[in-house]
Amino acid sequence: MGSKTPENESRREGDSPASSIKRNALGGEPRGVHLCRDGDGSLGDGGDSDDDEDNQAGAAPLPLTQEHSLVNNPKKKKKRKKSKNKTSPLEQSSPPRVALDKLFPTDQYPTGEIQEYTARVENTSRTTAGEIRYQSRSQLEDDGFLNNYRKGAEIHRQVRRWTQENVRPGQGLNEIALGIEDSVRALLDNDGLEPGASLRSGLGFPTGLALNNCVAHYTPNPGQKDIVLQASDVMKIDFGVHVNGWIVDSAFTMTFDPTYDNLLSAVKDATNTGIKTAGLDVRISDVSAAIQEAMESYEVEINGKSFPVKPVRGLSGHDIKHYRIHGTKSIPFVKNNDQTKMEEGEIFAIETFGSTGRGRVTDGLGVYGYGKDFYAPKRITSSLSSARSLYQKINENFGTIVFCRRYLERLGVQRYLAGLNNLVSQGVVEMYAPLMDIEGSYSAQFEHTILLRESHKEIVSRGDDY
Ligand SMILES: [Co+2]
Repeated sequence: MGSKTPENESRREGDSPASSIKRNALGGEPRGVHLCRDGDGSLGDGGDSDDDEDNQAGAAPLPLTQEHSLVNNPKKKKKRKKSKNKTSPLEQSSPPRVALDKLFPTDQYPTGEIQEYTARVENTSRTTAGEIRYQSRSQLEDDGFLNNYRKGAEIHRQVRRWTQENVRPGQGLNEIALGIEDSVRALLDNDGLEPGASLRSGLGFPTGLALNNCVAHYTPNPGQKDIVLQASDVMKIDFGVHVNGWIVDSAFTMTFDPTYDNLLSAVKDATNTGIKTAGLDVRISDVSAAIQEAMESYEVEINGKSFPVKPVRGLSGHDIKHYRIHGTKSIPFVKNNDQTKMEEGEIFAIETFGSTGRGRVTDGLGVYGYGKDFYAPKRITSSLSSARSLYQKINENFGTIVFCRRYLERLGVQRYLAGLNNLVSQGVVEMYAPLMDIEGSYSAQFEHTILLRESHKEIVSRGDDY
């Protein structure tokens, strides 16, 4: 989810060629197969012959190993096949409905992409502030924390893969949003309907389905006329998964027309450049400058007219804190003078947005979502009883997690609009509007969540798609 840039400065996002996003997925390999390696942990070598049997079974999910041993030991074929079946892990269904902890019985989830820090500087401030840093470092190196993050990321990968394979022009945005959200909840094994359930795990924010010149922050609202996806649309899909308040924030762009390939490439490149540049003691201004340079090296031709890809001002990448999608740091997509540095133990959503329009956004009509202000009091006084009861619902179900009207309605909350407006006017709840570039323009987004760990970056949401 893009963070609105505080003042007048910009933000921007990564690129990715349409081809890699588009459906090379037709075959629909069984979900989860590549995960088995991580899932079956335990078996080392050097056991006795009994252990060897187990090893065969444990290795079964790796097709090459299996083939290989079959060729060499045809006699054992039948037996191994049997043990393979017995221990064969569940596969993810389509749509995704198999809880992730069933696919990973040991509860250890795949590690994200590891990137080494480039030119790590051991400077004085790092040494002297070592004690302070220890706090956040120990958190990011904690197994429970990492596993929460990796679980959310794996759910993101599985749900977005299904989305990439199944979303087609002609579908309504409401159906697409529900498809994503129902899948995330199923994989978390948490429908989020009981008080407190959505605080344990759930959607990280309202599913963003922003089309064309709507750059960010659109989600279907109840009672609105549904929008039907067109083959000419450029759709940014931005959804989050949180596990115990640790939010994976990752987004991609879908198109059904090669016209936009360069737009997607520009933004994917920009995001990946941002990820590469990010690191300990790296200045945010340097990350922004690298992002801008990558993005602006592309142009896209639409209907015979050439457009430069502009980094969008007014949105930013951002750090992520516990139950808080937008922390205190933001990473614009254009050059700036922010000398703030990235630090060990921080979590960043590195995202960029590129546009063929003006590269600036204004608030559109309607509402995307609402989020309780991080510093809002636990209880409020309001003369409006519906505002007080709604506030309690928000505390019970979302805390400071950003939500939308659909999320309220599925909890059975009714006639909440006056209360909601009252909370917004009191300043305890923030309202997010759709963000628009000029009519007729197209925009794309790519985003990953990265962990600045002690000795390397972990791009936790990285997949083979982007
Ligand atoms: Co974001």
